[in-house]
Formats: sequence, structure tokens, C-alpha cells
Amino acid sequence: MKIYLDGKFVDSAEAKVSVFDHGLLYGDGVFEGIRLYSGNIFRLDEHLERLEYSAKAIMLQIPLTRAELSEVVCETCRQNGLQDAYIRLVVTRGVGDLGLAPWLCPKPSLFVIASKISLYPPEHYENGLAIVTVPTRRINPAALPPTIKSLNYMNNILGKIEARQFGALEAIMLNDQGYVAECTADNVFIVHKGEIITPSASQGALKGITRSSIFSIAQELKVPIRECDMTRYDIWVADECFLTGSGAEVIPAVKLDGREIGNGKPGPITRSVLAAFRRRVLVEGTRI
Ligand code: PXG
Repeated sequence: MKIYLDGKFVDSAEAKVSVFDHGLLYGDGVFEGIRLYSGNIFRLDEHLERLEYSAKAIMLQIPLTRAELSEVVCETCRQNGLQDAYIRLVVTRGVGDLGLAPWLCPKPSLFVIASKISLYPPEHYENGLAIVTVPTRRINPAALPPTIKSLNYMNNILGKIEARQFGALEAIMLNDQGYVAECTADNVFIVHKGEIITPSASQGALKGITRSSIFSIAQELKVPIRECDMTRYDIWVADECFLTGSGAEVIPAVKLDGREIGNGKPGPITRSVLAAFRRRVLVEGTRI
């Protein structure tokens, strides 16, 4: 496997960063998780824009322009002969001393890994996921805006660990006011009386690239869609529920905390959204 690391393509065994890199020492950096589908990088430009916003928010200078980054991501896929892949694009604060100070890190580090992804097992797309609500709350946007896709994922990891303790693959995370924010690595949607509803980013959700494509899919399907505050009650009484993410794509959730959502089976709107999504991933974005 060839990894792009700071201007060069190197073998994975040589793709190493320093123990003094602040990405490692403090989670000081930003990243994107992107998908390549049959030679098409799904919504690459939107991912690069979000990366730029994340970097701007933490006052990190990305060493490449948008066009250069785009080419590096495409070339990493080509170098590895991939047509379908999961792409991880990471910008770290770079090497500094043992203090926090980011201004003492003169050179950010940038690397791109393109590899295979392990998806949720296919039967879950057919039968739906049983998810739980975890005790760990989504971090308050005033402490660390969840809209920044930073390398500091400990809040989500605690949620993920708890999900597993309860035997679930994914979990609802509430914000500190008790409203539904999102899942540990996915956004959440419900369908109620023919309408698609999702929490707004201000409730503590990442502005997911998949999430934003659901808004245009809803238009295509002529299903009304809106952002709204959401409690667990809204999920209890919803007709359908689904989760979205670059890894998960669109996956039905059919149980929450042991309660059936709707009739306990993936619903018709979820199925049409998933089908529309699978068409779009082949055409929306950048061909390598
Ligand atoms: N919320 C969080 C906290 C995420 O990390 C999403 C929502 C969905 O956003 P996108 O832009 O992907 O639609 C994410 C993204 C994985 C994996 O391997 C997870 C993500 C992305 C890619 C792979 O579980 N999370």
C-alpha cells in the first residue's frame, strides 16, 4: 500500500509520524473520511471544504490548495489501483515540543490513506440495526464544536465503547440538554407522518456530507425534510429511523433501547432514500 505523506508516496511500513506530533500528543489536527465508489470520489469537494473549515476553526494552515489536495487524494487512489475504497485524509499540527502551544509547531503534517473499509454487515441494511442511547453526552459546542472534525474523538469513542457494552453497533448520543445530537459516527434521521426530520448541527451534530446529500435526495423523492430539535420520545413514536455516514451510508435503525421503532422493520422511505443514495454515489463527486 502506498501512502501520501508530506509530499511523497511511501510504502505503508515507511509511513510514520513523530511521537512529538501534536496530532498524537493532543489530538490537535483535523481529518476527513471519504469514499471512492467505482472510481468516483463521492462529494470530494464538499469533504475538502469541510476540512478547510475544520482547519480554519482551529487556526491550522493546510499546506496544500483545494486543487492540490484534490489531486493528491485522486493520485493516492490511482497509486493503489483502487476503484472502491475508504480514504482517510489527515492534517496534523505537526511536530512541536511537549507543551500545548500550536504556534511552536512550524510545519503541519498531511497524509492520505486509501484502503478497504469494513462496512456494517449487509444483513443490517436488510433488517436494520438495534441501537441504544448511551450515557455519555455529546460534547457541548461551546466546549468543542462537534462541527469541527478534529482528531480528538474521545467523546465519540466513549460512546462507542458504551454502545458495545450494551451489545449495539451504533448509539444515539444526547447533548447536555437531553436532545438527540447524533450517533457516535453517524447522523440520525427519523421519518414521521411522511416527513424526514434530523437534529440541527447546533444540537451537537457534525454537518455530515451524507446528511447533506439526504436533503437533496428528499427533494428528488418529493419527501418534505427539515431540521428540528429531537428527543428520544420522537424516535419512540417515529415511523422510521435511519443513520447516515460515509462509512455507514444509509442504514435503517429498527430498535432503540429495546423498543421497536415503527413496526420494527426498515420502512419504505428509508429504503427509497438508500436506493437513491446508492445511485448518487456513482455520479456525484470527482472521478479519479
Ligand atoms: N457524525 C460523526 C461524529 C462522524 O464522525 C458523521 C456524523 C457522518 O458524516 P459524513 O460526512 O461521513 O456523512 C461522522 C463521520 C467509520 C466512519 O469508519 C465514520 C465516519 C466517516 C467515515 C467512516 O465508522 N464518520
